[in-house]
Amino acid sequence: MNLKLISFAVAAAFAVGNAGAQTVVKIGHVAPLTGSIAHLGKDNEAGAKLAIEDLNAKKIKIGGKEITFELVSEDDAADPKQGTAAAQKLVDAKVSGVIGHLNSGTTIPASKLYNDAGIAQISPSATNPKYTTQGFKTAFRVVAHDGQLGGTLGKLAVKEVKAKSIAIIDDRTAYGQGVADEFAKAVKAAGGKVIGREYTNDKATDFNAVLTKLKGAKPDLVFFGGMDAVAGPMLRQMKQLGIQAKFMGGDGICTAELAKLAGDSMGDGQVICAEAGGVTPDKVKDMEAFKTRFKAKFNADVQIYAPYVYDATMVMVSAMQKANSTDPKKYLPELAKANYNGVTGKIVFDPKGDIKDGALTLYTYKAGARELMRVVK
Ligand code: ABU
Repeated sequence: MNLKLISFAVAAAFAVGNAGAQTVVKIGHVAPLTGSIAHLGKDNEAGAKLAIEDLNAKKIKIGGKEITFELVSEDDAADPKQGTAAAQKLVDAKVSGVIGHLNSGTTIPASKLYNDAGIAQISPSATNPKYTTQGFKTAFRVVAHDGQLGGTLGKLAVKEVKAKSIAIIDDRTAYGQGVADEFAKAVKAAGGKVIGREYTNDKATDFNAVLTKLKGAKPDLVFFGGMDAVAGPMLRQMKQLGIQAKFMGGDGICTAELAKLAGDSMGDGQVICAEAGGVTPDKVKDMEAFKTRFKAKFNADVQIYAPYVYDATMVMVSAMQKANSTDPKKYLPELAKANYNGVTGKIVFDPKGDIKDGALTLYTYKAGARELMRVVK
């Protein structure tokens, strides 16, 4: 063997030895990375990437071994079937935990697979209450749910916006239908009137028929249960039809992207929406620092849930550290009793796996930018 070959063999052996001294722990992440809400899936994925990078920089030791965390990122295209296929891939890859999915319609069916496999799952954004009411000890959520979102917005529409005739449209997804139902309940409870309810789907681009039908009933507020990719074109068509109603929606529309998707059809203060989380004044600085760092790294603004993905990853690993094990069987009890102070605030779970004391952030849009109204509990 010549000198060059010997040096190569020694270098290779060293590299293998180094890798062998470390333990690789896989963490799964699932969100729609393709399709109409890929911008939201990529936002979530970027939050996970940042967390994994920060964790690896800390050179964490668990069970006496230095851990290298590896992100296994899957695309579910916001489709329930692709969601379960992605979940099965992660189960087969023996991930130690999963952060995801983004949508309720994928998170709920996937949660059964993770539960059957005993793998911890934390959704950073799925808000349908059913996710945590299935009795799965593996399911956690770091944001508020649709009961809180729809409930708060319904009351706000009647009591504060003083809407007299309210129309509701939903996209028939687990999220859209769920949040619209909760909104309708709250409107009625606050003494308001729902004058029409129409339906679309999460891939629709033409809303002329439903909007024309609602226009006749003269709504002064339209609530949409669905995502920003549908809400944007809907707002454009409302303007074309001369519907000058306020427009309300849950976290699915409450993104930085909505302003671009709606273009100049969105009047100042016309849209009111709620993010299913919110930071208290003591955390505002941390959140701003996170957003600045995020922008510098990814050359993109946080859409909505990247900080919640970051915290979900951190709280999962913190539970592993407390249990001194990356085996979900061992760290799940620690995750259930987490008390973690993250970028988004304190994360403590209730017995179902929902965040305790979850906040909401109300936003409107002015001059094409999202503007904070207030944080509510
Ligand atoms: N929470 C809004 C987007 C995700 C979902 O629940 O479907």
